[in-house]
Amino acid sequence: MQRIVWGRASSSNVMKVLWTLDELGLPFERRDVGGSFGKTDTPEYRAMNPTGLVPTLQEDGFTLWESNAICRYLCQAHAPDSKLWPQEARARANVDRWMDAQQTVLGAPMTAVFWGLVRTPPEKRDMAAIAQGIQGAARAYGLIAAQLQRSPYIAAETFTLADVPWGVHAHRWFNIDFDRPEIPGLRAWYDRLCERPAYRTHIAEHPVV
Ligand SMILES: N[C@@H](CCC(=O)N[C@@H](CS)C(=O)NCC(=O)O)C(=O)O
Repeated sequence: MQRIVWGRASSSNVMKVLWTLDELGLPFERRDVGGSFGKTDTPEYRAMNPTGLVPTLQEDGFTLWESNAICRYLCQAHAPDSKLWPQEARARANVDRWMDAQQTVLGAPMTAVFWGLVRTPPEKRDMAAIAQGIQGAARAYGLIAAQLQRSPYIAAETFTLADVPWGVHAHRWFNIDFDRPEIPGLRAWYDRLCERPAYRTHIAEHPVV
């Protein structure tokens, strides 16, 4: 089977997919598109992914976009017995809920922090928006900190897909230079993720750019 991930390796949403692929031991090719690579505006790319965003997954004749949907598809299609995305309905819904919450609860404030402090030159930064982003992100991480008091990973005793979206952003949280509010348990969980080779390869060993 030919499996291609379209998307630059510096994208948080691409990282989720690369990390999941490696956790599942699935081989793939990655093609640089998006950001400074461009090429997401072409009719060919839009035919695969009408949003013009990254990532997009192609497997033989099948195409899928939306990072969380791709991660779930990979588990269901290629590793249905994996603990990453449990089969049991309630356990699965719990994982799904935390994956979605990264996008709906953490997404906006973390974007304000990352874009404000990493992708905007100092003289153009909106420090009030960044401070608000830090507060919002800290509140969101507080939700998973409460989970992490009960179990070593967000949704279970073991690592699951719930850890993937949050884990990608935790690397940014701990590696952008700012005055970080202390969130109990978060650092220990991030350190546990750093023990995973796939996390190191696709996330932890990448400079935050
Ligand atoms: N909800 C989408 C969001 C995708 C998204 O916003 N991707 C960003 C990168 S993280 C993007 O394509 N930005 C434009 C670009 O890189 O050209 C997903 O989870 O896949």
